[in-house]
Amino acid sequence: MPDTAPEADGVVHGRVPLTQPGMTVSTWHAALAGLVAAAVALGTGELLASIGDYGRSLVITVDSLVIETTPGDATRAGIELFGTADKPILVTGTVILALLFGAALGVASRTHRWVGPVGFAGFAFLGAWAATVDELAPPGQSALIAAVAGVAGAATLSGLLAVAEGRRGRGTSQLLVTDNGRAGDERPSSTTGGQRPTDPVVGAAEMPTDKVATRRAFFGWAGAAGAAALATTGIGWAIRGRSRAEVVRAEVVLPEPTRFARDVAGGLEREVPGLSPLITANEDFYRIDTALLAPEIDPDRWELSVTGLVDTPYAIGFEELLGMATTEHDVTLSCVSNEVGGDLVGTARWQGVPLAELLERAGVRGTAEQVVGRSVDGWTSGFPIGAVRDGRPALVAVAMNGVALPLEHGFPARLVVGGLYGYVSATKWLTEIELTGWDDFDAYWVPRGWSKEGPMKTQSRVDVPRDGRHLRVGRQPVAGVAWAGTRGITKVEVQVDDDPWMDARLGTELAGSTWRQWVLEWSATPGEHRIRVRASDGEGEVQTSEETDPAPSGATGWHTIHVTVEA
Ligand SMILES: Nc1nc2c(c(=O)[nH]1)N[C@H]1C(S)=C(S)[C@@H](COP(=O)(O)O)O[C@H]1N2
Ligand SMILES: [Mo]
Repeated sequence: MPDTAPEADGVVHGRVPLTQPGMTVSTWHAALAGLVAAAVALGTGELLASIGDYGRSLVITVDSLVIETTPGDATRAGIELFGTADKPILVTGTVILALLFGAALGVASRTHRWVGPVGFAGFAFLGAWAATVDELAPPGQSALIAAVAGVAGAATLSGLLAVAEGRRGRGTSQLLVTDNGRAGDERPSSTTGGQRPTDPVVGAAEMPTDKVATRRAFFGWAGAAGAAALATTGIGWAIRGRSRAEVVRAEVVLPEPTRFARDVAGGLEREVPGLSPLITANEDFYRIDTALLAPEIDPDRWELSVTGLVDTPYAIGFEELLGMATTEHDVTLSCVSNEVGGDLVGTARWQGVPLAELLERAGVRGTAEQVVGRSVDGWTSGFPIGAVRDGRPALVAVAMNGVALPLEHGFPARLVVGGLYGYVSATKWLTEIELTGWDDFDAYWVPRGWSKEGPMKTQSRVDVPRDGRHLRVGRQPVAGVAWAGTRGITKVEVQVDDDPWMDARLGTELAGSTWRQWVLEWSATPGEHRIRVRASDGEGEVQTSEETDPAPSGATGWHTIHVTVEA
């Protein structure tokens, strides 16, 4: 009845069949239908991906593929442009693209019905294909999710177009119009009902009413589909939010370390507000990685294997790892992408099993030259085996500042090696340590244009005062941090304008591979001033003034700020 009545009605009253297929859908309605259909497909994917332990959002999978296949230069340009917001921006951009693609499918479907199903099949195929490349996506499950999402999208589009054409879904209001009209016809005499222009229901007023009903039905259904898309997405995220990894992480009981890091009461930050604390709090610690979402690892199913050029490869579970003797080390970690004066550097108290012990258990062969750390998502770092043997801290870390590693910092285990940039050493979500020859393997960033070895360069940064500040005349502390890999910091000097360099007072040295705080009491005089800093490392080498970019091996140059002192 709902489907046939309007046409029957139209014929009875000689109405122009405005509601026939393909006649009345405007471009905007079609675009909206396609956009909502794409949203339904995405929402369906989010909901299905949240079911079970290993599902993965198709958007994330596709974006992981984007990151993986983007040339290193472009990735770096993206990071430089957007900073740590690069990932939210990528995901948002992908969703917007998908919605626009859906809108285009909607418009094209007005004239070519097959475009919708084919387009959504393409959508689904992209998701399924990306899952074969994304190490964290289960290919079979992802293909199934993609297929269902594609069907949901295609069905939504065709349904909404049908409603927009008035073929379907106008519900009660349309039925009333129809029944009234027919009732009028069947009424015996006095009323000629339907034919009269003044009739409120049929006649001249009928076409607009019909159109309005159709339009109202369309927006109703489109709104409902949009709401369903948001709801499925929200429910999916809510389910995933209660991740097992977070729950298990909260329950981890850390062993007592057999070696403690040096106990210091605190740093110069107590004297100088605004100075970076000696130890960076976990929530303030910078985060850099190629993972769109921190991998969610259930430690009960996680294993770390030691492979490659060893006599007896083995694998070890989380419990067993925690049962080994652990040591605690303060280590400053820095990203090679850190600009002079930048904040992609931090110091934490790491607790873990010495890498040397884990390697010894496997019996490292004499031909091994490189230690490769491989993450569950396939990311790799690689550094010379000498770093495990020269006495610097080199750990498979399980804790950061007294708690199990935060998910985004590598739970359940990561590598931490003193004096090396993160990209060559600090594999998070570690699952394999492979020993190779130096030339037999290049880790993730090496073919993307970064240098194979990544010893940290000597750097110093002014934290107080901030660049561009207006200050008052008189006593003004100038303070910051300086670091030099495992070489340590022996001197920090500050220069105001072209005055002679002044020695800053150094804070406590936590360890040889951490940064050192410094402060200089400056008597600020009125006017504009340039302030710059340089550090000397434990080998007596003064930090170079030569300015180089972060690529390929770390930025150099002196951090320089400008302040105005008011009289
Ligand atoms: N699995 C994985 N580990 C990784 C990375 C990554 O992309 N994936 N990035 C590395 C880089 S470049 C840096 S600088 C450090 C940053 O560690 P953080 O995020 O804990 O500060 O992690 C390293 N470990
Ligand atoms: Mo990095």
